[in-house]
Amino acid sequence: MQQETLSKELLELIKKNIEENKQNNVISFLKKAKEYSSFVKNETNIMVVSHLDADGLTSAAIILKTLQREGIIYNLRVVQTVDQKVVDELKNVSEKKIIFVDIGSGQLELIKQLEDKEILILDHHEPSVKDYGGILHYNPHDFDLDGSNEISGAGTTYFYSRMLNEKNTDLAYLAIIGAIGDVQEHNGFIGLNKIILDEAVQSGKLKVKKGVKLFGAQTKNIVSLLTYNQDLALKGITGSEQAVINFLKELNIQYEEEGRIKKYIDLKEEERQRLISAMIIKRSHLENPNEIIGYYYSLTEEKRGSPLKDAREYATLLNACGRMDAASIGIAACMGNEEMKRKAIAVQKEYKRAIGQAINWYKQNKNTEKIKNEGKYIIIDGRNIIKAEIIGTLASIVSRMEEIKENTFIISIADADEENYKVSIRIKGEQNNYDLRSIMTKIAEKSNSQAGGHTNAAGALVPKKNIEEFLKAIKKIMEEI
Ligand SMILES: [Mn+2]
Repeated sequence: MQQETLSKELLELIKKNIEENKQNNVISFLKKAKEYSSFVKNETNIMVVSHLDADGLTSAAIILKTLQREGIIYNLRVVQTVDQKVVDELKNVSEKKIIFVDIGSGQLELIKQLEDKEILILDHHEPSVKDYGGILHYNPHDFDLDGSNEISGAGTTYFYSRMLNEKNTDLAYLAIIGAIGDVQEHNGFIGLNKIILDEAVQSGKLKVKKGVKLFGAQTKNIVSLLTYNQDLALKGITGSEQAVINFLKELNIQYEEEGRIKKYIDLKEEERQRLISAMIIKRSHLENPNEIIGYYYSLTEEKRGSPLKDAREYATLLNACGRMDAASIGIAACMGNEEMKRKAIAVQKEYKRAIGQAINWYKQNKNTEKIKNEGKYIIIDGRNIIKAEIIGTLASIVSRMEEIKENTFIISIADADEENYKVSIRIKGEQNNYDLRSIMTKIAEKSNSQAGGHTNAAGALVPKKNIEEFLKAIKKIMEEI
């Protein structure tokens, strides 16, 4: 194999971070990017299509920044999915070339319809067909590399971009935010993501620190941070504000200043140490009480205390932008636009407000026609009331409420568009007994609906005219389980 097309530094990073038996796969993967770089050379106009979540938005930011640096004029579409409607619209755009990022590999049959276009797909989802036709397909799966844990859509886009021009290594930190958004960080990264992390650190844009992983350390007051983070599972403390305050007082932590509650980052170093040790003790009923210690990823150019400082919080903010119809604000923020950063932060605030309202609505309507508790399952009927973008999150929050019995299914309904409802399914508790995606598929089969998702969070798009059949199918399948 010819290796001289990869720089010495890059080969060293591969040696350092990739298992020996996969190193050649990685080399081929990177060379493929180089081979495809002619796609953007000598081109003036390109259409970009990206997915709506944090990984999709960071993918879009990386490719747009790359095109901008090449002097290419671009257009952007951000989509939840690629369906017939999207493909029909793309048939009519003026650009001859289209790049799909973090989406496309699962919709190859549909994309093949774009015969008049030249297509490049940069994605990490499993390809839906083996034959790509004339489509340029760049995907780790084709090199026997793991696309679900080792590299995200943003990572795939990043490698394309940095192989095109090494100057683009300054975008590596965006691929780390994307990977975190796709839940690929588990006490560090593995595989290709590790190469990206090294380049992000080398570029000076990102710092990795070991410490306590407290979501909201930069932005939340310490009392609500400790009260509402269920993952911390502090025995006798989580969920009760008063218990948190007593806990802090016992530890002699000055959590207040001039009547305002401090953030974690504003506590004194020795107070933080005391707090962490005490938290680990309060977690001793768990298998891994130490799990709150891990890595955090801090963006060097963002201000301390900003929601954009911590890569985890950044990813959450981007997800909120995607859900609030503000994808382009999130992308522009990732591209470095300061005004858009401020706007993205405002969008997230609005999103949180909408979630808060949805929770209040849930509490006020419990055990009414709108929220029926059927024992084994609860149906939250948010039609005309809760936005489709919020309903899945509401179902997830309800599925973590203490008052809900273990193994209760939470099913929620909202308007998706004129013709369809969006239905989500979640389950309370450690989810290892049921595959929610296959349950949803069974329910959907009987009412001409489309199901999708994962084992622990699934959903369906149900034609409004078929909703009665769908509700009957829920009842039937739930009784059978
Ligand atoms: Mn992704």
